[in-house]
Amino acid sequence: MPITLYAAPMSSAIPVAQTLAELDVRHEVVTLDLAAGDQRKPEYLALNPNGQVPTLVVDGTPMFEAVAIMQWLGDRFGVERGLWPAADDLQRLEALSWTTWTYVTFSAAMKRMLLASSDRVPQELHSEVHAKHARDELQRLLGMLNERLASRDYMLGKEYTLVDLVVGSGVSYGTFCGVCVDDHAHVQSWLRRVQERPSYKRVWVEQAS
Ligand SMILES: N[C@@H](CCC(=O)N[C@@H](CS)C(=O)NCC(=O)O)C(=O)O
Repeated sequence: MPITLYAAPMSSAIPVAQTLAELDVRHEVVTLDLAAGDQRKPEYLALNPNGQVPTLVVDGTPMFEAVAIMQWLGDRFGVERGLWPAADDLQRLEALSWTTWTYVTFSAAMKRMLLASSDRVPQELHSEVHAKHARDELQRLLGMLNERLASRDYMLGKEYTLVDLVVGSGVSYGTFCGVCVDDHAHVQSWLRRVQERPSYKRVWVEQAS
C-alpha cells in the first residue's frame, strides 16, 4: 500500500512522522516550503483543502488533520504491533478520548495562550487577561493528565502505546512554548520516558539537522 506523508520541517507533521517511525511503516515524504506558499497551491489544496501540513495519502486517497491520521495509523498498523487497542478492546475508548483531547482541548488552550502572548503574534492581539486564563486552563488540563499518570507508567497502563506518543508530543510542544510542568511530577517523569523512545528521538534529530 503506497503511503506518502506531506510534511514541513518543525511542523505539526512531526508527530505523524514519529508515528510512522514507531510503526515502521514504509512511506515517502514530500517536503513543502510553507514560507513559499506550497500549501496554497491548487495541486496541494486538492489533497488537503485546509491548506496545511500534514497530509497523508494512502493508495491515492488523501487524509488530513494530524490526530485523525495518527488514529488511522493506529487502527491499520498499530493493533497488530501491540501499540494501539483493537476496535473491540475497551481501552480503545480511552485511546480515542485522550488523543482527541490533546488536539481538541489541550491544543485549543495552547492556541489561546499563544495568540494572547506569543512574540510571533502581532502585539495588538495580545491580552494579559486572556493569556492568564489560557495558562490557568493549561495547568488544570496538566493536573488532569497528572492524575491519570499517578497510577500508571503509561497512558493506557504498563506499556507504551501510540497514545503516549500523541499526548506526549502535544505536551512537549506545550513545554517548548513555555508551559510549565513543574507542579506535575507524574507528567514530568512520563514525558522523559516518552521523549527517550528511539523513534521519537530519531525524528527530532533528523528535524534538527
Ligand atoms: N489542525 C491541523 C493543524 C496543522 C497546522 O497548523 N499546520 C501548520 C504547520 S504547524 C501549517 O501547515 N501552516 C501553514 C499555513 O497555515 O499556511 C492538524 O493538526 O493537522
